[in-house]
Amino acid sequence: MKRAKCIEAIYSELQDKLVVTIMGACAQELYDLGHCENFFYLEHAMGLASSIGLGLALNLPHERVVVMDGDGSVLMNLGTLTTLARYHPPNLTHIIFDNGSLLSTGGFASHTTAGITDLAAIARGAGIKNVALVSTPFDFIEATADAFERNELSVIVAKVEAVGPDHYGMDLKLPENAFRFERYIKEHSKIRTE
Ligand SMILES: Cc1ncc(C[n+]2csc(CCOP(=O)(O)OP(=O)(O)O)c2C)c(N)n1
Repeated sequence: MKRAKCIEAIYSELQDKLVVTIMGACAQELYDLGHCENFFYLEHAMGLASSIGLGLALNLPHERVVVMDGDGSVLMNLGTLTTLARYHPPNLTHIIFDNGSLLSTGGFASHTTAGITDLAAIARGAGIKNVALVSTPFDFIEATADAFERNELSVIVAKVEAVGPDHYGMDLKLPENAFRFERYIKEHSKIRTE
């Protein structure tokens, strides 16, 4: 299963949600489908996409928040799963694309390679109740549809191939993306809560 195909499969479902991605390949694959003002690509701060998603979900309970993470990033901030479990915002879906690799910086093997570390088991052990481990496009689509519908924190660990885009580059620098994302939230939240 390829991450780009997974993102493409749920792209239309992302239009009305706040989406936070990690940097690199994942961000590029979403961006290449067409940037939307409700997308924020977190650069530099590896491991903290889920923390930003948690903050958004807790503070904007009327919004649905989707985090697109990577195994390397989650491993860098494993405590995030315990914090998610403790505060368990019902409006947050945390998708971890597990390619067993630090793909965006050269493809070094991560601890999930060859089944060493099981992130779904760690998420369950952290106290997250709704955890899905998927490795086919059908199961991915089903798991995301379920997560987007239910009113409960969901973690989806999607096993994907260690392949990414053949190019990198966005016509959107981090500060501009951040300002526009903030403006989108302000304007959109006003409409939602009116
Ligand atoms: C604290 C920190 N260390 C290292 C990096 C460099 N870096 C950027 S992306 C990345 C790999 C991310 O791996 P993963 O989350 O598995 O996503 P993938 O690239 O495989 O899609 C690394 C090591 C960084 N940005 N910040």
